[in-house]
Amino acid sequence: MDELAELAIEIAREAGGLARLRREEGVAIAATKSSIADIVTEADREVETLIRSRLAAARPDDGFLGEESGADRGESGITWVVDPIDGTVNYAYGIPAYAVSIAAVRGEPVPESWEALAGAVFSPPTGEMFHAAQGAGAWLSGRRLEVNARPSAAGALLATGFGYNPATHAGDLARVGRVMPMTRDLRRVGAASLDLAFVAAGRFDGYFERGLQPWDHAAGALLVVEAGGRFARVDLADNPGRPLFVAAGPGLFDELLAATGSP
Ligand code: LIP
Repeated sequence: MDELAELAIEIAREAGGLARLRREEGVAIAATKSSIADIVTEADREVETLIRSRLAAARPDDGFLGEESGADRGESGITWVVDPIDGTVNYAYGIPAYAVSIAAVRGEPVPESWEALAGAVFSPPTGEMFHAAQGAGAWLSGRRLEVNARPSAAGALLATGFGYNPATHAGDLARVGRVMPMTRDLRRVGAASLDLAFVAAGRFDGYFERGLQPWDHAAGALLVVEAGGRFARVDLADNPGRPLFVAAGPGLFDELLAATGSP
């Protein structure tokens, strides 16, 4: 297995164990960020500190970009993009749908240009470790993952999400309204890394959401692509700073992009 993927898996599993332990002990909200709904827990910070220190010990020349502690440039040309607890609101409410997401990328640590090399998405509540390496496929518990080539005749099972800024909800709900005619149903898991892992595993036919941060999709996008799916980031004219992200199997991608891709 790819050395970077192995390291991502090892550290995600340890970090997930700590997140789960802190969950059992009770969650403390440390602060709010972009809005009152955008919370960070003590555990988010503690878990990121653990991940950052493990990566620095194993690969001191690599860079780091984390949701809670920001960025550090490295010398190696490789940067680790980390979401310590993706699905923080779920985590705070005790909903067992959150994940540790760790990805290694080459080049400028920006989604528009980076080259994703390896990634792991670990779900502590279920123990599922989704992982992928460039050109080596996407895997779960030793099983190679494959996206659904196309939805069933009943329609697409899609997932989506909403940002923390209430001003964006009406537009996002209008988009859901445009998409519903092509679906059999819609799911709102609350963690982009799990949404993308579930597309890679064929549990969803597709996923779309606006305004994700780099750490929300870095590992999940690689899972989708390595499982034979497509992933795109689309800048929309009405709010270029809040791109749309779309992931799906080859038989659905273009239709989903067309239905979601306008402001
Ligand atoms: C979450 C994303 C989710 C989105 C939430 C939030 P966080 O990330 O994974 O898809 O709908 O608004 O951004 O904040 O839990 O790391």
